[in-house]
Amino acid sequence: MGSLDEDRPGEATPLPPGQRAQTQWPVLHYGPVPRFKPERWDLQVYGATVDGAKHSWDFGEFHRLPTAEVTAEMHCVTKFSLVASTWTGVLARTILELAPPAPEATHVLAWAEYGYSANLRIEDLAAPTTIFATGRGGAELTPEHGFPLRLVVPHLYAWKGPKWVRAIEYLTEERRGFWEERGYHKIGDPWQEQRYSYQED
Ligand SMILES: Nc1nc2c(c(=O)[nH]1)N[C@H]1C(S)=C(S)[C@@H](COP(=O)(O)O)O[C@H]1N2
Ligand SMILES: [Mo]
Repeated sequence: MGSLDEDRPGEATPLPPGQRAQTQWPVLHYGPVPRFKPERWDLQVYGATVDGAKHSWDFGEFHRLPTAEVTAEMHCVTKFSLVASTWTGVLARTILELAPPAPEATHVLAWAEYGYSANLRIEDLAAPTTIFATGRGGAELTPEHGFPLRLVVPHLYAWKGPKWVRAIEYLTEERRGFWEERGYHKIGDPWQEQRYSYQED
């Protein structure tokens, strides 16, 4: 099994154990799709920042940040993997550089509209393919897929990437996010099939 890799036609991209490839993009989330209010929107970084201050970018400011592109699969814990996604947006690394965490920060909560959250290790946010995405496949995200902004963490299960992301909270102690509090794994590495919290050491 595997998917066709756009850059290497004919070569199969291996998928994590238990996943099957899917080319259609389903809409999957808990709760309603939030309505975008441009004048009230910002992306915030707070908690254990190095300077102790809260940082934020309004919609215009965010769209002036340097952009990048990441091509990756998206692995849902319900066992489908969306193949060959090219995400455009701002690398999470860029945000980490502009609003650095304090040395004692070890984890983050990524917060979305309506209180959805996911916990990550700082190194997951700093990974070279973690991206605050505004588009996929050359098109702007639709509201149901996370417009205006979603976090994509390709090396972890997809619940780790909140659609409608609004904030990063730096933590000096790990705290569990929405699904992590409901029985899902605190790390969520699909290559190790870290699906459920009972698998944690
Ligand atoms: N805010 C928010 N983001 C979320 C979710 C959610 O319930 N709320 N679900 C996650 C899960 S489990 C998956 S598989 C992907 C699905 O993204 P899609 O609807 O664009 O396919 O969004 C993730 N991001
Ligand atoms: Mo998912």
